[in-house]
Amino acid sequence: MNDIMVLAQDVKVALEAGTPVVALESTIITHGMPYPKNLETAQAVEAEIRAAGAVPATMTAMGGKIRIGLEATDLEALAQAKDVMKVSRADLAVALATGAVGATTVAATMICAAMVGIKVFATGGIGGVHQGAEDSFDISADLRELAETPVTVVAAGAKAILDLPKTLETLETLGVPVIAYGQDAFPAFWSRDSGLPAPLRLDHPAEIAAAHRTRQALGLPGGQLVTNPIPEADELSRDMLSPLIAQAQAEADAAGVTGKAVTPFLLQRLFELTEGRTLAANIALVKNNARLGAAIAKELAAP
Ligand code: PSU
Ligand code: MN
Repeated sequence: MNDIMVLAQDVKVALEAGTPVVALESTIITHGMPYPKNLETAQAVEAEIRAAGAVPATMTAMGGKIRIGLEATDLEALAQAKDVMKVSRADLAVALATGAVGATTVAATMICAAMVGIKVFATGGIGGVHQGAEDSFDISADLRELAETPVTVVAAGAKAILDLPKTLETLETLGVPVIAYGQDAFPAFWSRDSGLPAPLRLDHPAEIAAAHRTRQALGLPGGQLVTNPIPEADELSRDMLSPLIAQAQAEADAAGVTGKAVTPFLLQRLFELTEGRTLAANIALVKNNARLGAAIAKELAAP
């Protein structure tokens, strides 16, 4: 395994010393945001984690290796690279065997984090059950990963482009704890409140860390999903977004977009339809999640 995993020096030192590390995904950089905002965001998120006293570990597949923690120059190259492979659980081994440049999704990032003992991962939103999944069967591998891999994932809920009730039901079936941070409602990515109650609520990073440890102590597999509402100043209203989401979804259906392409297509169309407002909100919520992720990682590292 050591042949495949390449740890950045600061990540290696932190893991050996047991000091806090926060994993970060790279699909959000290559498929979730346009250049140069994607690079600025990735850099700002890493800076938030460092400022909070933890070490960021951005994951990618490159040259047959899983890179855990990226050098600044590699991050710049990745943010501008074309035709990067979107790597989820199903793709990871092929991406490594062929030496492709691959960006890790939530699922693949969890796998890589768990392999090296990183307990906390901060991102924007997880994948979930897509609208029309009763016909398309489009359910993100992120959900099953949460049921299997012991990482606490901090996200701003699931994207409002998904079928949120079905996403919550699926997480419940899979036995994934869905915890809202500091409120009762399940957040909907760009908006603080999805209109659905979250199954669980915790108000402090120390409680989230205790729940993570207790799950391990019980021998239950899988992680937990911590949903952190976007800061009030940055949220977009559900009423403004709903018709635009419906429009983007109708366009995706009409264009026959399927599989891995669905999430990037919808995000890009909403960016255009809102004149960039979804992107500004996305950046704010990722930074907010990085701060909470670092706080949880610090609690988990505390003796
Ligand atoms: N959040 C974003 N942008 C993204 C994603 C999440 O703001 O691009 C990515 C994540 O990597 C997530 C993936 O794991 O979308 C889900 O894709 P799919 O639905 O194909 O599993
Ligand atoms: Mn999918």
